[in-house]
Amino acid sequence: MVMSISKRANHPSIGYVSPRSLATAIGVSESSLKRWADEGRLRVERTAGGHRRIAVGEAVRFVRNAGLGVVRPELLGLASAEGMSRVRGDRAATAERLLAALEADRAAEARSLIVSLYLEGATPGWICDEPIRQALERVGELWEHGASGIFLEHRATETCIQALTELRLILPVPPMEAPVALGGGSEGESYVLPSLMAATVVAEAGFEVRNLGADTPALALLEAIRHYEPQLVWISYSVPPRNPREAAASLARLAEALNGGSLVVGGRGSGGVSLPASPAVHRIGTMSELAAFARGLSVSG
Ligand code: B12
Repeated sequence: MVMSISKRANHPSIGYVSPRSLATAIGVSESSLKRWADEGRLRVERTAGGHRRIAVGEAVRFVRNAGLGVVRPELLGLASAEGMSRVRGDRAATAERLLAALEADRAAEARSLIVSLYLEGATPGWICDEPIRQALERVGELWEHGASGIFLEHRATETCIQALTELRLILPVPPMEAPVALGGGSEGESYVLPSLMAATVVAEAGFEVRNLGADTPALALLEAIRHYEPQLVWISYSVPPRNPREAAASLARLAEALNGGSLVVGGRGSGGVSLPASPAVHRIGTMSELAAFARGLSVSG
């Protein structure tokens, strides 16, 4: 299947690879690759100059679906091969391994571990709910150890942000008519990862995503809803709201502005939020559940 390359200026992506690079990266012949393209299993596009190119997101989708390994990930612009092969078949131990990499300041290894899990077929929801959440929970236990614990928390968070950003770059590009989703962390809290995780899993579920990040004022969220008319909005509460009554009122305003879309509330502190009685508002616990919910909306939308 050959299409012409469309410009998706807003979409994060690390670009395109040639059929030869992809064939080498996954250790197959160029003729096998061409056959898969002819059978419609791999979408090949053409540059203005007529050269065949494959979007990295499409190459990654194909590798995941076909259960193929990546032997030369650097040819796809991905993290180094070192650490990639070591994940295979050993998912249960990944939180431990991620924790060890985060503790020892081996950021490249941590990023590579997370990207490898995805290439091998793990869902972004699972990656967030299991290895990353578990490793950070352990990092959090170091709080009692004083300043060094805080230093480690900041550094580990930064490494996980890098890893998730890398992951987002290799997700399939959503179609032009994809529904929009947006969201952020609740006002007054500094936690960056929950909203970034939500953005990642919702993007993988087929949405065009805008992550407004940590500490998003309710009024800014309202403005963004008016601007983008999203079908899905998430809010993460890592900390319970200081004023639950005010939080419930602002959620009701957001739900009303959504005009048919859904508002999802989650996070460690979300139990302290009383949700307005609106069919548009949902409480969801994990990133895997959010992904399933988002997929349901993007399919029916
Ligand atoms: C990193 C970190 C920080 C960093 C944050 C850096 C940053 N910019 O993001 C810094 C150093 C700033 C920080 C500060 C504080 N922290 Co802190 N922090 C952590 C740590 C280690 C990781 C947090 C994290 O990002 N986890 C990864 C996220 C994604 O996991 P999660 O929150 O569990 O989210 C999962 C689900 O809840 C769900 N989810 C989350 N959001 C959403 C949203 C939707 C829509 C859905 C569907 C699902 C969903 O999916 C996620 C994946 O499974 C935790 C330890 C831990 N147990 O998590 C402590 C921890 C949360 N911190 C803690 C504390 C005490 C604090 C401070 C109060 C310390 C202080 N005295 O100043 C401050 C408060 C900050 C504030 N009020 O905003 C305690 C909280 C204890 C409690 N029960 O309240 C913890 C648990 C550490 C501990 N063991 O004591 N922290």
